[in-house]
Amino acid sequence: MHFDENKPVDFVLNDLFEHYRKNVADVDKITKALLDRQVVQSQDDIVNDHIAFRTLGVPHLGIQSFEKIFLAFGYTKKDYFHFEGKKLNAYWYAPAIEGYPRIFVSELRVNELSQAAQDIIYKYTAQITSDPVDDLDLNNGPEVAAFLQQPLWGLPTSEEYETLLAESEYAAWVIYNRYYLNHYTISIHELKDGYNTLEEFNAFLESIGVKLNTSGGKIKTSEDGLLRQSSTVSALYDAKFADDKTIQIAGSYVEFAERSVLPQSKDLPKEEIESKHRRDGFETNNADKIFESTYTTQIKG
Ligand code: OOG
Ligand code: NI
Repeated sequence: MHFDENKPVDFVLNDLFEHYRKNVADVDKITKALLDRQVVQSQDDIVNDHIAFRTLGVPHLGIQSFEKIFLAFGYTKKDYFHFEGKKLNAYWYAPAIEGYPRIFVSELRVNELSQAAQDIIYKYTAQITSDPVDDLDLNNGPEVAAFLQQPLWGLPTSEEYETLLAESEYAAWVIYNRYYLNHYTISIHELKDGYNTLEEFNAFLESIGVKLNTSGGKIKTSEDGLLRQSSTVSALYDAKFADDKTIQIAGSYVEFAERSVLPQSKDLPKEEIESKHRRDGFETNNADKIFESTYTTQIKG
């Protein structure tokens, strides 16, 4: 992607990525190994399939508030997904311009949690009585970028965090990590031969010591067989809580997507294949397992 710092969407995507890259060691580790093997010539050669955010489904903080940022950037709201067991909703958003990442935004169905968990979440979020996004100038890239790094609510105690974690790993993740980028996604099918299938790419990742999410198998495959995804498992980070206790918690991870050419375009010569000829969108059963990239069961398993 060519980066134009005067374009709000470019500034925001770039800033999100820079913070994420500094925090998630696997990002640079993977880029460096791809450079060393001359699979790519620079980070810019890596196509970002999508980025993802997590939110709390309470007034002023859920999808309907958060999405205003990307709708203002010209993104189009697409399919709805429901994750019953995990108590989540999600939508994906298509970019206005080809080459920009899709956006995946999920939200916790807070009112389905126990009263104890709801009380903790509302203790920290009830003070927010209007959409924080409404106070932003969405044409101002640096202002939106700063907003996405800024905590909107106070830190819980370690005990509150543990209570949430026991009931919903997603709730615990959001209460601490907030709107920080949850993952970016490398488009595997755009890479050169030897690296452009998930089997090959996962073997490369494991050869450089990257740990993969195994929930539902390392490769998650859509029902039509055309969208295949894998992801790393988050590292653990020292996190300090309001009671001054430090515990190790999950942060962000990296995802890998292989989008196959649609049946109606399968006879196109290779050099004519564009992203519109490939499987678009997301898949509930794949996503359900990818969420677990920040779960204790995957991190400690
Ligand atoms: C998102 C998990 C789902 C996908 O591509 O289906 C996902 C998350 O962990 O917040 O990324
Ligand atoms: Ni994803």
